[in-house]
Amino acid sequence: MNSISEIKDSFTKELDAVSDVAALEKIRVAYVGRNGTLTAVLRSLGDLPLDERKKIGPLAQALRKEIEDALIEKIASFAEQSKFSVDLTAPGKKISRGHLHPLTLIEKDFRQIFSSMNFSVIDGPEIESEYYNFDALNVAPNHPARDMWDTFWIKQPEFDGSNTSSRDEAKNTKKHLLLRTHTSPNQARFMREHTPPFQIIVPGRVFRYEATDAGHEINFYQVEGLMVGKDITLANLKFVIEEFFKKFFKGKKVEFRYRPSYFPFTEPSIEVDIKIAGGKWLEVMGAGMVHPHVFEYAGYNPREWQGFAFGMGMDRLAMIKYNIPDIRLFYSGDVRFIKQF
Ligand code: FA5
Repeated sequence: MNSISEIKDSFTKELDAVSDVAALEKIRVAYVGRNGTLTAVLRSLGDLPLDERKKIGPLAQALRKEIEDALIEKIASFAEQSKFSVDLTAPGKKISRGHLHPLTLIEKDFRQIFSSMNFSVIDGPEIESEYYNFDALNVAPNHPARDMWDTFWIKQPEFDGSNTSSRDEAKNTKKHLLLRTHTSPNQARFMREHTPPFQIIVPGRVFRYEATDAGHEINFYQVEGLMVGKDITLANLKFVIEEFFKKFFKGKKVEFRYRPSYFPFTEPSIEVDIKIAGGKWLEVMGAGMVHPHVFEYAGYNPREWQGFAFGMGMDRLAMIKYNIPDIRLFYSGDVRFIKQF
Protein backbone atom coordinates (compact mmCIF):
# COMPACT_ATOMS: atom_id res chain seq x y z
CA MET A 1 0.00 0.00 0.00
CA ASN A 2 2.89 2.27 0.82
CA SER A 3 4.47 1.59 -2.49
CA ILE A 4 1.20 2.50 -4.30
CA SER A 5 1.06 5.92 -2.69
CA GLU A 6 4.80 6.42 -3.31
CA ILE A 7 4.31 5.67 -6.96
CA LYS A 8 1.44 8.12 -7.09
CA ASP A 9 3.45 10.89 -5.40
CA SER A 10 6.50 10.52 -7.60
CA PHE A 11 4.35 10.32 -10.75
CA THR A 12 2.52 13.53 -9.83
CA LYS A 13 5.81 15.32 -9.16
CA GLU A 14 7.37 14.19 -12.42
CA LEU A 15 4.26 15.01 -14.41
CA ASP A 16 4.28 18.57 -13.08
CA ALA A 17 7.83 19.08 -14.35
CA VAL A 18 7.08 17.82 -17.87
CA SER A 19 7.09 20.44 -20.61
CA ASP A 20 7.12 18.49 -23.85
CA VAL A 21 5.65 15.42 -25.49
CA ALA A 22 8.94 13.48 -25.53
CA ALA A 23 9.35 13.83 -21.76
CA LEU A 24 5.72 12.84 -21.27
CA GLU A 25 6.25 9.64 -23.24
CA LYS A 26 9.25 8.79 -21.04
CA ILE A 27 7.07 9.07 -17.94
CA ARG A 28 4.36 6.93 -19.49
CA VAL A 29 6.91 4.20 -20.21
CA ALA A 30 8.44 4.50 -16.72
CA TYR A 31 5.10 4.01 -14.93
CA VAL A 32 2.65 2.16 -17.09
CA GLY A 33 4.87 0.84 -19.92
CA ARG A 34 5.62 -2.87 -20.20
CA ASN A 35 8.41 -2.66 -17.58
CA GLY A 36 6.93 0.31 -15.73
CA THR A 37 6.85 0.64 -11.93
CA LEU A 38 3.09 0.35 -11.64
CA THR A 39 2.93 -2.43 -14.19
CA ALA A 40 5.39 -4.41 -12.03
CA VAL A 41 3.08 -4.00 -9.03
CA LEU A 42 0.07 -5.14 -11.04
CA ARG A 43 1.98 -8.16 -12.29
CA SER A 44 3.06 -9.17 -8.79
CA LEU A 45 -0.52 -9.15 -7.45
CA GLY A 46 -0.91 -12.83 -8.19
CA ASP A 47 1.95 -13.69 -5.80
CA LEU A 48 0.30 -11.95 -2.86
CA PRO A 49 -1.87 -13.65 -0.24
CA LEU A 50 -5.55 -13.35 -1.05
CA ASP A 51 -6.49 -10.69 1.56
CA GLU A 52 -3.63 -8.36 0.52
CA ARG A 53 -4.44 -8.89 -3.09
CA LYS A 54 -8.02 -7.85 -2.38
CA LYS A 55 -6.84 -4.61 -0.80
CA ILE A 56 -4.00 -3.63 -3.11
CA GLY A 57 -5.50 -4.83 -6.38
CA PRO A 58 -8.26 -2.19 -6.66
CA LEU A 59 -5.91 0.58 -5.54
CA ALA A 60 -3.32 -0.35 -8.15
CA GLN A 61 -5.99 -0.56 -10.87
CA ALA A 62 -7.41 2.80 -9.83
CA LEU A 63 -3.95 4.38 -9.92
CA ARG A 64 -3.34 3.01 -13.40
CA LYS A 65 -6.56 4.65 -14.60
CA GLU A 66 -5.63 7.88 -12.83
CA ILE A 67 -2.18 7.92 -14.46
CA GLU A 68 -3.55 7.21 -17.90
CA ASP A 69 -6.16 9.97 -17.57
CA ALA A 70 -3.52 12.42 -16.37
CA LEU A 71 -1.30 11.62 -19.35
CA ILE A 72 -4.17 12.19 -21.80
CA GLU A 73 -5.08 15.45 -20.12
CA LYS A 74 -1.48 16.64 -20.31
CA ILE A 75 -1.11 15.82 -23.95
CA ALA A 76 -4.35 17.64 -24.74
CA SER A 77 -3.03 20.71 -22.94
CA PHE A 78 0.12 20.62 -25.11
CA ALA A 79 -2.01 20.54 -28.26
CA GLU A 80 -4.09 23.44 -27.00
CA GLN A 81 -0.99 25.53 -26.23
CA SER A 82 0.64 24.90 -29.57
CA LYS A 83 -2.52 26.09 -31.31
CA PHE A 84 -2.02 29.53 -29.90
CA SER A 85 1.73 29.79 -29.92
CA VAL A 86 1.94 31.80 -33.17
CA ASP A 87 4.83 34.21 -33.36
CA LEU A 88 3.37 37.16 -35.19
CA THR A 89 6.78 38.80 -35.54
CA ALA A 90 8.39 35.81 -37.33
CA PRO A 91 9.40 36.55 -40.96
CA GLY A 92 6.96 35.10 -43.53
CA LYS A 93 7.83 31.91 -45.39
CA LYS A 94 7.94 32.29 -49.20
CA ILE A 95 5.54 29.90 -50.91
CA SER A 96 6.80 29.14 -54.39
CA ARG A 97 4.03 29.49 -56.96
CA GLY A 98 3.56 28.04 -60.43
CA HIS A 99 3.97 30.17 -63.56
CA LEU A 100 2.13 30.21 -66.83
CA HIS A 101 4.28 29.35 -69.82
CA PRO A 102 5.04 32.41 -71.98
CA LEU A 103 3.27 30.76 -74.93
CA THR A 104 0.17 30.27 -72.77
CA LEU A 105 0.32 33.95 -71.84
CA ILE A 106 0.60 34.93 -75.50
CA GLU A 107 -2.31 32.70 -76.47
CA LYS A 108 -4.40 34.35 -73.75
CA ASP A 109 -3.54 37.75 -75.25
CA PHE A 110 -4.61 36.55 -78.69
CA ARG A 111 -7.90 35.18 -77.44
CA GLN A 112 -8.68 38.29 -75.45
CA ILE A 113 -7.76 40.83 -78.15
CA PHE A 114 -9.51 39.02 -81.00
CA SER A 115 -12.59 38.34 -78.86
CA SER A 116 -12.77 42.08 -78.18
CA MET A 117 -12.81 42.54 -81.98
CA ASN A 118 -15.76 40.14 -82.25
CA PHE A 119 -13.81 37.10 -83.49
CA SER A 120 -14.82 33.63 -82.23
CA VAL A 121 -12.08 31.29 -80.99
CA ILE A 122 -12.22 27.85 -82.66
CA ASP A 123 -10.27 24.64 -82.10
CA GLY A 124 -9.15 21.97 -84.59
CA PRO A 125 -7.33 18.62 -84.60
CA GLU A 126 -3.53 18.31 -84.55
CA ILE A 127 -3.69 15.03 -86.49
CA GLU A 128 -5.09 16.13 -89.81
CA SER A 129 -6.02 14.56 -93.10
CA GLU A 130 -4.00 15.29 -96.17
CA TYR A 131 -7.23 16.56 -97.71
CA TYR A 132 -7.74 19.44 -95.24
CA ASN A 133 -4.05 20.25 -94.81
CA PHE A 134 -3.45 20.51 -98.58
CA ASP A 135 -6.16 19.59 -101.11
CA ALA A 136 -8.98 21.73 -99.71
CA LEU A 137 -6.49 24.62 -99.60
CA ASN A 138 -5.89 24.45 -103.31
CA VAL A 139 -2.56 22.61 -103.09
CA ALA A 140 -2.74 20.03 -105.85
CA PRO A 141 -1.34 16.52 -105.10
CA ASN A 142 1.82 16.85 -107.13
CA HIS A 143 2.16 20.61 -107.03
CA PRO A 144 5.60 21.84 -105.89
CA ALA A 145 3.84 24.19 -103.43
CA ARG A 146 3.29 21.13 -101.21
CA ASP A 147 7.02 21.23 -100.47
CA MET A 148 6.60 24.64 -98.82
CA TRP A 149 5.66 22.61 -95.75
CA ASP A 150 7.87 19.70 -94.73
CA THR A 151 5.47 17.18 -93.36
CA PHE A 152 5.43 14.51 -90.66
CA TRP A 153 3.35 11.75 -92.18
CA ILE A 154 1.55 9.32 -89.92
CA LYS A 155 2.20 5.67 -90.44
CA GLN A 156 -1.06 3.84 -90.95
CA PRO A 157 -1.59 0.08 -91.16
CA GLU A 158 -1.97 0.13 -94.93
CA PHE A 159 1.29 2.08 -95.22
CA ASP A 160 3.37 0.05 -92.76
CA GLY A 161 5.85 -1.14 -95.33
CA SER A 162 4.29 -4.51 -96.12
CA ASN A 163 2.06 -3.48 -98.98
CA THR A 164 3.61 -0.08 -99.72
CA SER A 165 7.09 0.96 -98.76
CA SER A 166 7.64 4.40 -100.15
CA ARG A 167 6.63 7.63 -98.50
CA ASP A 168 5.92 9.19 -101.88
CA GLU A 169 3.46 6.45 -102.65
CA ALA A 170 1.76 7.05 -99.33
CA LYS A 171 1.76 10.81 -99.87
CA ASN A 172 -0.18 10.43 -103.04
CA THR A 173 -2.99 8.62 -101.29
CA LYS A 174 -5.80 10.96 -100.25
CA LYS A 175 -6.59 8.92 -97.14
CA HIS A 176 -3.21 9.72 -95.67
CA LEU A 177 -2.92 11.32 -92.21
CA LEU A 178 -0.30 13.80 -91.06
CA LEU A 179 0.56 16.20 -88.25
CA ARG A 180 -0.87 19.50 -89.45
CA THR A 181 1.86 21.73 -90.87
CA HIS A 182 -0.18 24.90 -90.28
CA THR A 183 -3.50 25.98 -88.77
CA SER A 184 -4.94 26.73 -92.23
CA PRO A 185 -6.85 23.40 -92.57
CA ASN A 186 -9.28 24.91 -90.07
CA GLN A 187 -10.34 27.45 -92.68
CA ALA A 188 -11.67 24.59 -94.80
CA ARG A 189 -13.09 22.71 -91.81
CA PHE A 190 -14.98 25.72 -90.50
CA MET A 191 -16.32 26.83 -93.88
CA ARG A 192 -17.73 23.35 -94.54
CA GLU A 193 -19.90 23.59 -91.45
CA HIS A 194 -20.85 27.27 -91.36
CA THR A 195 -22.52 29.92 -93.45
CA PRO A 196 -20.96 33.39 -93.71
CA PRO A 197 -20.65 36.04 -92.49
CA PHE A 198 -18.26 35.08 -89.66
CA GLN A 199 -14.88 35.92 -88.23
CA ILE A 200 -12.78 33.36 -86.38
CA ILE A 201 -9.31 32.71 -85.03
CA VAL A 202 -7.85 29.23 -84.52
CA PRO A 203 -4.83 29.06 -82.22
CA GLY A 204 -2.95 25.76 -82.13
CA ARG A 205 0.15 23.62 -82.33
CA VAL A 206 1.63 22.78 -85.72
CA PHE A 207 4.48 20.50 -86.80
CA ARG A 208 7.17 20.63 -89.47
CA TYR A 209 9.84 18.16 -90.39
CA GLU A 210 12.70 20.62 -90.60
CA ALA A 211 16.06 21.43 -89.03
CA THR A 212 15.86 23.45 -85.82
CA ASP A 213 17.76 26.65 -85.06
CA ALA A 214 17.21 29.77 -82.95
CA GLY A 215 14.22 30.76 -85.08
CA HIS A 216 12.79 27.39 -86.15
CA GLU A 217 11.27 24.52 -84.20
CA ILE A 218 9.76 21.26 -85.40
CA ASN A 219 6.68 22.01 -83.36
CA PHE A 220 5.46 25.53 -82.78
CA TYR A 221 2.25 27.53 -82.48
CA GLN A 222 0.25 29.46 -85.02
CA VAL A 223 -2.93 31.48 -84.97
CA GLU A 224 -5.12 31.29 -88.02
CA GLY A 225 -7.53 34.12 -88.76
CA LEU A 226 -10.45 34.00 -91.19
CA MET A 227 -13.11 36.59 -91.94
CA VAL A 228 -15.72 35.93 -94.61
CA GLY A 229 -18.58 38.18 -95.63
CA LYS A 230 -19.82 40.48 -98.39
CA ASP A 231 -17.45 43.12 -99.74
CA ILE A 232 -14.49 42.15 -97.56
CA THR A 233 -11.28 43.63 -98.96
CA LEU A 234 -7.56 43.84 -98.20
CA ALA A 235 -8.34 47.09 -96.39
CA ASN A 236 -10.29 45.08 -93.78
CA LEU A 237 -7.35 42.72 -93.38
CA LYS A 238 -4.97 45.63 -92.92
CA PHE A 239 -7.23 47.24 -90.32
CA VAL A 240 -7.66 44.06 -88.27
CA ILE A 241 -3.93 43.28 -88.31
CA GLU A 242 -2.93 46.79 -87.33
CA GLU A 243 -5.52 47.00 -84.55
CA PHE A 244 -4.36 43.65 -83.22
CA PHE A 245 -0.67 44.56 -83.11
CA LYS A 246 -1.29 47.94 -81.50
CA LYS A 247 -3.20 46.20 -78.70
CA PHE A 248 -0.67 43.36 -78.47
CA PHE A 249 2.33 45.67 -78.03
CA LYS A 250 0.41 47.97 -75.68
CA GLY A 251 1.30 51.54 -76.53
CA LYS A 252 4.68 50.81 -78.21
CA LYS A 253 5.17 52.30 -81.66
CA VAL A 254 4.47 49.61 -84.30
CA GLU A 255 5.34 50.08 -88.00
CA PHE A 256 4.01 47.78 -90.75
CA ARG A 257 5.38 46.60 -94.07
CA TYR A 258 3.30 44.55 -96.54
CA ARG A 259 5.21 42.47 -99.08
CA PRO A 260 3.73 40.47 -101.96
CA SER A 261 4.05 36.72 -101.43
CA TYR A 262 2.64 33.40 -102.56
CA PHE A 263 0.31 30.94 -100.83
CA PRO A 264 -1.83 28.54 -102.88
CA PHE A 265 -4.89 29.32 -100.75
CA THR A 266 -4.83 33.14 -100.99
CA GLU A 267 -4.86 35.52 -103.94
CA PRO A 268 -3.34 38.03 -103.66
CA SER A 269 -0.98 36.81 -100.93
CA ILE A 270 1.11 39.00 -98.69
CA GLU A 271 3.63 38.73 -95.92
CA VAL A 272 3.58 41.20 -93.05
CA ASP A 273 6.67 42.59 -91.34
CA ILE A 274 6.57 44.71 -88.22
CA LYS A 275 9.06 47.02 -86.55
CA ILE A 276 8.65 47.70 -82.83
CA ALA A 277 9.83 50.98 -81.33
CA GLY A 278 12.36 51.57 -84.10
CA GLY A 279 13.94 48.08 -83.89
CA LYS A 280 14.54 45.64 -86.78
CA TRP A 281 11.93 44.59 -89.37
CA LEU A 282 10.59 41.12 -88.49
CA GLU A 283 8.38 38.82 -90.52
CA VAL A 284 5.39 37.81 -88.42
CA MET A 285 2.75 36.36 -90.69
CA GLY A 286 1.45 35.21 -94.04
CA ALA A 287 -1.94 36.43 -95.22
CA GLY A 288 -4.15 37.27 -98.17
CA MET A 289 -7.62 37.17 -99.71
CA VAL A 290 -9.19 33.69 -99.69
CA HIS A 291 -8.62 32.03 -103.08
CA PRO A 292 -11.82 31.35 -105.08
CA HIS A 293 -10.89 27.65 -105.32
CA VAL A 294 -10.87 27.38 -101.52
CA PHE A 295 -14.40 28.83 -101.45
CA GLU A 296 -15.45 26.35 -104.13
CA TYR A 297 -14.04 23.43 -102.10
CA ALA A 298 -16.12 24.70 -99.16
CA GLY A 299 -19.26 24.92 -101.30
CA TYR A 300 -19.42 28.74 -101.33
CA ASN A 301 -20.00 30.85 -104.41
CA PRO A 302 -16.82 32.98 -104.78
CA ARG A 303 -18.80 35.66 -106.62
CA GLU A 304 -21.02 36.05 -103.59
CA TRP A 305 -18.50 35.88 -100.74
CA GLN A 306 -15.11 37.41 -100.10
CA GLY A 307 -12.76 36.89 -97.21
CA PHE A 308 -9.29 37.32 -95.84
CA ALA A 309 -7.11 34.84 -93.97
CA PHE A 310 -3.87 35.09 -92.06
CA GLY A 311 -1.49 32.80 -90.18
CA MET A 312 0.80 34.21 -87.51
CA GLY A 313 3.67 32.46 -85.74
CA MET A 314 2.87 32.70 -82.04
CA ASP A 315 6.37 31.70 -80.89
CA ARG A 316 7.94 34.44 -83.01
CA LEU A 317 5.59 37.02 -81.48
CA ALA A 318 6.34 35.76 -77.97
CA MET A 319 10.06 36.08 -78.77
CA ILE A 320 9.59 39.70 -79.83
CA LYS A 321 7.33 40.60 -76.91
CA TYR A 322 9.52 39.05 -74.21
CA ASN A 323 12.89 39.49 -75.89
CA ILE A 324 13.66 35.76 -76.09
CA PRO A 325 16.67 35.01 -78.30
CA ASP A 326 16.06 31.32 -79.07
CA ILE A 327 12.75 29.59 -79.86
CA ARG A 328 14.06 26.30 -78.43
CA LEU A 329 13.94 27.77 -74.91
CA PHE A 330 10.13 27.49 -75.00
CA TYR A 331 10.33 23.71 -75.22
CA SER A 332 13.38 23.13 -73.01
CA GLY A 333 11.30 22.33 -69.92
CA ASP A 334 13.76 24.43 -67.88
CA VAL A 335 11.94 25.80 -64.84
CA ARG A 336 14.44 28.68 -64.49
CA PHE A 337 13.23 29.94 -67.87
CA ILE A 338 9.52 29.62 -67.05
CA LYS A 339 9.97 31.30 -63.65
CA GLN A 340 10.75 34.62 -65.33
CA PHE A 341 7.20 35.10 -66.60
C1 FA5 B 1 1.75 29.39 -93.33
O1 FA5 B 1 1.87 28.46 -92.50
C2 FA5 B 1 0.41 29.76 -93.87
N1 FA5 B 1 -0.56 28.76 -93.48
C3 FA5 B 1 0.03 31.15 -93.37
C4 FA5 B 1 -1.17 31.71 -94.04
C5 FA5 B 1 -2.42 31.55 -93.49
C6 FA5 B 1 -1.03 32.41 -95.24
C7 FA5 B 1 -3.56 32.08 -94.11
C8 FA5 B 1 -2.16 32.94 -95.88
C9 FA5 B 1 -3.40 32.77 -95.31
P1 FA5 B 1 4.26 30.10 -93.19
O2 FA5 B 1 4.84 28.78 -93.50
O3 FA5 B 1 4.97 31.29 -93.72
O4 FA5 B 1 2.76 30.22 -93.70
O5 FA5 B 1 4.18 30.24 -91.60
C10 FA5 B 1 3.50 31.32 -90.98
C11 FA5 B 1 4.31 31.83 -89.78
O6 FA5 B 1 4.63 30.74 -88.92
C12 FA5 B 1 5.66 32.44 -90.15
O7 FA5 B 1 5.52 33.80 -90.48
C13 FA5 B 1 6.45 32.27 -88.87
O8 FA5 B 1 6.13 33.31 -87.95
C14 FA5 B 1 5.90 30.97 -88.31
N2 FA5 B 1 6.79 29.84 -88.58
C15 FA5 B 1 6.97 29.18 -89.75
N3 FA5 B 1 7.85 28.16 -89.62
C16 FA5 B 1 8.25 28.17 -88.32
C17 FA5 B 1 9.15 27.35 -87.54
N4 FA5 B 1 9.78 26.30 -88.05
N5 FA5 B 1 9.31 27.66 -86.23
C18 FA5 B 1 8.62 28.70 -85.70
N6 FA5 B 1 7.79 29.49 -86.37
C19 FA5 B 1 7.59 29.24 -87.66
